[in-house]
Amino acid sequence: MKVEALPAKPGEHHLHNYEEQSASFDWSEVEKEFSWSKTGKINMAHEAIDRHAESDRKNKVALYYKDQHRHETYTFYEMKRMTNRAANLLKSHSDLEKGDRIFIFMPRSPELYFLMFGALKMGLIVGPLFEAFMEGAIYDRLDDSDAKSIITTPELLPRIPKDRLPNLKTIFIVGEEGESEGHIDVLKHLHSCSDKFDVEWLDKEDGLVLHYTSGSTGKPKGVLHAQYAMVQQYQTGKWVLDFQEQDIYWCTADPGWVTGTAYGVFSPWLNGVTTVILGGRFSPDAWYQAIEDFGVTIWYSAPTAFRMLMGAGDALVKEYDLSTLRHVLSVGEPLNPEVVKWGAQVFDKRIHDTWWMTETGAQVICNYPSMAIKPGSMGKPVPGVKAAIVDDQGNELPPNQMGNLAIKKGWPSMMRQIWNNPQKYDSYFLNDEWYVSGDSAYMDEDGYFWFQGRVDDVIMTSGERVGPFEVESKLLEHPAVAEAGVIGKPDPVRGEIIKAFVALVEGQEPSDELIEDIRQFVKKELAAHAAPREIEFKDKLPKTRSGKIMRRVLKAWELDLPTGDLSTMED
Ligand code: 6R9
Repeated sequence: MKVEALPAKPGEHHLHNYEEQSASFDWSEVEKEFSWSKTGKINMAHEAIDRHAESDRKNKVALYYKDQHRHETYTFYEMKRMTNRAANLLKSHSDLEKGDRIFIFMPRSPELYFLMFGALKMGLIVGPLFEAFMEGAIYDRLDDSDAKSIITTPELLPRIPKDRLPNLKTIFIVGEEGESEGHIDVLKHLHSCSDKFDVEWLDKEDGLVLHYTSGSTGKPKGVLHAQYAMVQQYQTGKWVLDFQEQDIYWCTADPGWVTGTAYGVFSPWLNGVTTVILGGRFSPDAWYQAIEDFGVTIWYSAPTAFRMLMGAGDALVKEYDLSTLRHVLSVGEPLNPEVVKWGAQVFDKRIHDTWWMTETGAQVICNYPSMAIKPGSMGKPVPGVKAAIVDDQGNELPPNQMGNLAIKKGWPSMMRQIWNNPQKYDSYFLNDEWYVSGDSAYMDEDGYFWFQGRVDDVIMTSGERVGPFEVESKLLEHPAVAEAGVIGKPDPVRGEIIKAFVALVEGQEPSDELIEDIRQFVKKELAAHAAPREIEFKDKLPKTRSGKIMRRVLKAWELDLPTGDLSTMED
């Protein structure tokens, strides 16, 4: 597929010469930034909040929070005091100790962040959960990690099966509930707790966050990150997000998703950057309004959100002043060239794709402001991290060959454990050298990486390998198509045939003519062998809460198979 490259952005950037930086970079430079270079000890909450509160950034805004009911602002100094209070509250009402697991199960609010960083100040391992989780999903995660405590709201409390979780000793409740044995009313105590707290000094390999993520089979697995992840989260904030002192940064991700922790709060606050957090549900108006109200300069979101904004129409964009935006980024799913083109048209901004995973802990393959973007490509590896396309034996493949997207073991923010499951952890690594991502991709002759699909999603039809993403992207360019998910359907003759599930834009009616029209469109614009032989219309496609199309669910529907763990699927 040939799409014109978008030239580099003019101006001064932290990463001004990708090749040079990649050749010479050493992570030990970044380590100097943090307290362990002086004391040998570390704590994320200190590095992200307290050290700024003790510097010239003391009165700088750390957090703009807004939802339907609340609109609040906290400086780094105020964040330090509130997180100290939260730490004192957690400590005085429990017997939680360093390394214990505490989960956070509540909608976004300032208290969520006070408590998250309060827990980090105590040296606890924080497990963020999506507020939409139901009882079974909560049980699996708390049971597997042997959690001692959870923070929630009165509304969500009934979904916590306390009687089946004997080690869950203390439930902190944000909102009016009244106290009882093992139930602590956070708001009743928070403001009277002392605003002084001595953080628990940790080793850089001590635990930080535990994110559960679903694979294609089995129960969700707990991905544990160490404090040391901050090195890469901090540095990618500079190179990829291009943080400058005056920026107003907005990452739209929920903390239940790794993006909402690593880049929702850790990366910007490690860099001392003002961060916007918007509560409530997605709505195009509220989102554009937030950019205008806060004067957002850097905006990090996901393809599914961009596609929904695209669907809301370009006229809406013109009703808002979005002129403060200077840098737009995307993560979570392949960023269709169609969306990149739209971004360039309506915002006059290139959308920078970034690739990484819960397991990688921070961004790995990215587009940088100082580099040309090839729409549809994820970009190039972060300096200091080696990525490659390898075959199933771990041999590096030459350019333009599809294979396993792999990362050389040992990058700073690499996961440290799959909780309770060392075999699973080991199974990610090939020859003790490569972390194998489960994504298939190829690298072109210029070193740009191109996503093709999850390895188990790649389609083999009449001897040709087809990445579902390329077909989905082409489908999306058809004017009637709002969303598309593509799978391989077993076929006695061709091995597999390509089947597309399509949601239509509003006002379009399914018909046989439309099916044929869409088929011909892909055939003409992409390739005959890539045109779906079957197209089925759906009102909605199954997606995760972070916006990923769940092809395995489409496949299970198609083949009448069990759908597996659905806890991360959106409503
Ligand atoms: C951060 C995050 C990881 C999986 C990953 C891949 C997909 C993420 C992508 C992308 C294409 C991108 N993915 N970014 N695919 N282009 N820029 O998303 O973590 O929720 O663990 O998902 O998401 O398939 O393997 P996580």
